[in-house]
Amino acid sequence: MPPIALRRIAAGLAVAVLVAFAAALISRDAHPLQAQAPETSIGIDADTTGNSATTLGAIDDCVQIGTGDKHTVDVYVQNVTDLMAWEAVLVYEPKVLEIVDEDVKLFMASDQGSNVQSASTDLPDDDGHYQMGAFDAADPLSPNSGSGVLVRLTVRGVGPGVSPIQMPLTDLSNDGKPDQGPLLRDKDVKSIGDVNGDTLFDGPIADARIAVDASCADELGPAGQSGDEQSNEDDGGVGALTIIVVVAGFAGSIAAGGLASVLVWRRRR
Ligand SMILES: [Ca+2]
Ligand SMILES: [Ca+2]
Ligand SMILES: [Ca+2]
Repeated sequence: MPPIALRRIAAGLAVAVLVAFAAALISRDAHPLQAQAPETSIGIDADTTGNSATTLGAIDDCVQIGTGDKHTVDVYVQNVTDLMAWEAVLVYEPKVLEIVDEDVKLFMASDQGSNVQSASTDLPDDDGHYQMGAFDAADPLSPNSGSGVLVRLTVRGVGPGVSPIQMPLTDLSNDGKPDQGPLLRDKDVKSIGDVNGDTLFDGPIADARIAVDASCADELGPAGQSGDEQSNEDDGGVGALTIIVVVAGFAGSIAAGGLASVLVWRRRR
């Protein structure tokens, strides 16, 4: 190969490396490039047996209780690093279930010097959407790593049927992008598990169900209704939307600050 051709190839390679390097620098501030292993996941354990603040037993996706019964479920995190704050909206069927109590002083309060405060809305909650969250206000900082229980919720059966307990990503403004969903922040106020730069959690989220005077094998929704509309709404509505939204991805990112910034962002639009 003539030297002039070699020089052109070398020059081309140098430009490509420079472009890649610049792109990496630009995107580094938007979201971390390195994949963290093992992956952080969150979910709901319908039976708290064997769970403690920092250990998880078997993860159960459904339990059966009776109308009027109180029952505890755990919202858990696995393989998290330096967690300082989190929030999520819990979606459930209000004709079947209500939320009556919470305890956020578990995983995040498991180290000495923690000062964990709830950021959840008032209880009892009976409208099917429970905004929950907590942050550790400790000084010096008291981040937590590993796996454990973010919040232990006490639910009560209010009527027969099967209620989902989910933490979906939801597009409230109908612009094809989620603006509400699980959000975890680390000690540097960076979003944990956010791949597309919108601050919301993109990792695995395990849902659960509570069957009230019903079987876990029954369809989602209040008993006595066909269940088709309800389950279509839950599976097709939120599920398909979430997939579309995740596939579509995000060009921009919402500024840091959790729910407050999301609300400000939405008002501006
Ligand atoms: Ca369990
Ligand atoms: Ca802590
Ligand atoms: Ca995200």
